[in-house]
Amino acid sequence: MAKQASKPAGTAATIHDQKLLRGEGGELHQTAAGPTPVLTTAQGGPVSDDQNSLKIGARGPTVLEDFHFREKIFHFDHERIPERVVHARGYGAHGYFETYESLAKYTRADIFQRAGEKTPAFVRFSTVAGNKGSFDLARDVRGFAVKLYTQEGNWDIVGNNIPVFFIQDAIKFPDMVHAVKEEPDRAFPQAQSAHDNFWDFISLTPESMHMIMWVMSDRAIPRSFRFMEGFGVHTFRLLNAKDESTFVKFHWKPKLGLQSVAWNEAVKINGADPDFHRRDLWESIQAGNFPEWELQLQLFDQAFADSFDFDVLDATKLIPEEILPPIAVGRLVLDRMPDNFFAETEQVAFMTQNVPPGVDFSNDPLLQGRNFSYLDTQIKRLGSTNFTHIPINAPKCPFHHFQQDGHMAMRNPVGRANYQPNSWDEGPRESPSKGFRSFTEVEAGPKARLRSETFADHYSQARQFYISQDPVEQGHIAAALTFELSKVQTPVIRERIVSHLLNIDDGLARKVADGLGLKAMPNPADAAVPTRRDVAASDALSILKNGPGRFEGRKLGILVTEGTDAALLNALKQALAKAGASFEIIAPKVGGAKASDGSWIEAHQMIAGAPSVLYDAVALLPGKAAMADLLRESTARDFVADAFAHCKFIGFVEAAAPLLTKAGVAEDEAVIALTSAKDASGFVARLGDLRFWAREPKVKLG
Ligand code: HDD
Repeated sequence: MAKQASKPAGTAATIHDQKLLRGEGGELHQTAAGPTPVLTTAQGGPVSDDQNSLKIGARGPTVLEDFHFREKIFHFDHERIPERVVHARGYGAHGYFETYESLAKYTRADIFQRAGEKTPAFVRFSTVAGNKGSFDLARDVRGFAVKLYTQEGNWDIVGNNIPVFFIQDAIKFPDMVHAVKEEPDRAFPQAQSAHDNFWDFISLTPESMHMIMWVMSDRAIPRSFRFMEGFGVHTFRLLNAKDESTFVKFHWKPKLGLQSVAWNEAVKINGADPDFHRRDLWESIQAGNFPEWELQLQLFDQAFADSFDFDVLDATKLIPEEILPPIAVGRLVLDRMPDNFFAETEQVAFMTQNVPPGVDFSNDPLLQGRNFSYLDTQIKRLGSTNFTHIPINAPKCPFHHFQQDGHMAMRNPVGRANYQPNSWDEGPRESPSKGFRSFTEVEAGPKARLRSETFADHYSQARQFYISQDPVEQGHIAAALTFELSKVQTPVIRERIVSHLLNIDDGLARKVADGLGLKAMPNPADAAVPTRRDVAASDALSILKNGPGRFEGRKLGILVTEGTDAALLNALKQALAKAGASFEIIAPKVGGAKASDGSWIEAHQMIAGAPSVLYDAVALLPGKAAMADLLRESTARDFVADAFAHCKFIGFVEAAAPLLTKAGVAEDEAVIALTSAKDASGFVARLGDLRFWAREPKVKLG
């Protein structure tokens, strides 16, 4: 029964339903899946013919009287709602948050009181700049928005995969977003920052320099949502039962570790599979491999905050984890895809101001502005003040208030009293003990448009990020800056950016200037506060220094043909299963191929449909007799050449040697011969390194 009910109404009467077309239909139609219900209008009226509009004669005009036609077209015409002004492209999943231990010492938030308590959650990941139909692997910040349906109302941690932001004050947000989006006269480029307007704004906004280091790093091209961190960015407060305050920063740490792709790879993934990230989340959840993150908190008090030479209210700064190690307080598991993308992922409304009692805001001027913007934007997108009546946005705890009416009100109060106090003893009342109380901070100062002096150092943490990276990662930052600025047509903007880079790291500035072919080095940009050249490196900021050392959750692309060694293939599959990794079989024809022992190998993809950029590593297992044909396929050559260029591990059988030669593959320790089934587990163990970056200088990834 449940199966029938979840079927979209319109699928019941298909064009193949000859009975219905002849008008002989009974109440229920038999299909292979069982009886299906009668198609109706939105008013519930049964429909006799959904294939032809009502006409005067077979070749005559359609009549206005055709209410079914009018209702159908009317509804279709209004299917779209405005996409989000930023973070339009996103993908969400349901799950839960599990609390490790009571945090009552720090907060009275109910979600943190009991060890082992599970709270339902919905998470939406997103890119920022591109529209809803853009591609997944843009160089961009990723949104990481978490809605926790707590017993004290919804708590939204609306974060990103980068712990800092471009600007310090929310009043600059429209400028920043206008600059990064497509330019208004020409309406391009889509979903990319490599254009004049963006870099012009950045070059005139030195506070963005720290964020720029992150966005030009591989953090901005993640391998998948499952392999990225999330950050609440701002400093928040926790308040305990005595209303004592502790500052807090929120971090989500992926259980599978961090991983990104190479830029050249990202560009190709966008062509091969623009839905690469959403497909990855869908496939892993459907396969029962539920992605998981640990919630870690950096907790500190006012005295600790005062000890820094930056301001914890400044969202362009972070607190290095070496100085303040985060503590793990719970885990977030995503285990269910939405039933309907529009109803849930598109209509979910995240709002920074959704906090439970025991969590409070700081005076971060970016956060203060966000607390206005997120409520406001939901009216535009969802069309009514009653957007909390949409199931994905409704609290899952009891709630009672006197808000009423408005467009599309779905939950309407009963009874006489729609106000309080009232004499009828009806309706809810406030609870000073249970309700939300703000931290009673004493505020004073002139009413003026000011920026604190403590926000003035724009370069020291940018330098800290850069010097904390592995040399490979530093190379990628320089290459990304060079690429992006090469798309900027106005030379003075390129020079201005290099002048900022001189305040971050001389070597980086030189590399970029050289890559751009600048004729002369500009002077360093004027800095309100000189860079702290002695700032300490923080290894926690590097992806490569914190590699997972295992292939779990990753995917091997296995190229097969007629005559593939069945024993080796099976051994590889077993080793991958043991490592918690997956694979796809790629064959010349999607129908599959006959293995060496006569068994049939089912394929997932044909070679042209599955370039190696879609896999974390590849294994080449062709049979000898099939090589002549394979060597003629340019897509087979690209498969191997790209895997090599992207510093991936390549396993190969002897028969594949001519293909390696044709693809220009040079021997190195990550090009691994597979002589028999016994080599499979050793090969899979090596894949835990994820990439062989030592190859990079040879392939000049750029
Ligand atoms: Fe924002 C959406 C994250 C600054 C105004 N933002 C949005 C989403 C994320 C973030 C993840 C998508 C939520 C979803 O999936 O529906 N935004 C951030 C972070 C910021 C930030 C981490 C800085 C620390 N945002 C920011 C500022 C403003 C906004 C300063 C405005 C003053 N953001 C919005 C918005 C959006 C939004 C216009 C668009 C759609 C929505 O809210 O629901 O209100």
